[in-house]
Amino acid sequence: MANPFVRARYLLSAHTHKQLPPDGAFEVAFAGRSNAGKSSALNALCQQNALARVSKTPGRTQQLVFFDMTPPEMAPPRYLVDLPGYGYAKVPQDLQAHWQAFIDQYFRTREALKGLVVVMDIRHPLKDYDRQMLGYAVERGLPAHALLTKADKLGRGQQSQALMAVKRELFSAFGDTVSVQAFSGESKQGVDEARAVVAGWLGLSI
Ligand SMILES: Nc1nc2c(ncn2[C@@H]2O[C@H](COP(=O)(O)OP(=O)(O)OP(=O)(O)O)[C@@H](O)[C@H]2O)c(=O)[nH]1
Ligand SMILES: [Mg+2]
Repeated sequence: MANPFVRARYLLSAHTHKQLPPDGAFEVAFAGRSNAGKSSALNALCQQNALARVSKTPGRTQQLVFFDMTPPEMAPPRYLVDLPGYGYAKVPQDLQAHWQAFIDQYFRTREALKGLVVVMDIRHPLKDYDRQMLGYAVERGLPAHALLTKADKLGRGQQSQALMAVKRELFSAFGDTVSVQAFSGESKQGVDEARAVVAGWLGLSI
């Protein structure tokens, strides 16, 4: 079967629960602080420069954005979901509260959700909200994968140090339910490893 990621296409953006596609698909969500590199990671996985919108301005992705990567004649649909970034102070408070409630509900109730990727800047990993998101997934019994991105900003030695430190912390907090890797949307380091994890959760072969 051809690599299913390259077939990913924009499906829809949901600002409220009603706008979500019907539950019952297989979905993997990408969460992370604002500006962490979620949209860039999705583009790298899908080998497309302009699939998800990348921006120098934090807070660019303001809805749940669905990308469809369902192989032909396969059901149910397979989706990748770009979540709004958290932790960006300049977003108006009522809007921030709205997203928070929306994402909380999505996480608690969405049957389609098969796994969570938490995207973190390798230089600033495991902030409070990152831990909270990982905690949500683990509580629900969902697998989670920490993507330590912007690895191109560090030398090899610093990368492996950062990776080891995060591995240790994740293991003491969550046992071996959360996996972790270094990644770069810029240099494409770690793309194959991340694809394998996501494809596995979606029941797709690559
Ligand atoms: N050097 C480097 N820069 C990156 C990498 N990934 C993302 N960036 C840059 O980081 C900034 C934010 O990237 P986005 O992918 O838009 O981040 P996001 O997490 O989707 O941001 P929001 O949608 O605002 O939450 C952009 O300027 C990207 O070019 C990476 O792997 N390496
Ligand atoms: Mg984004």
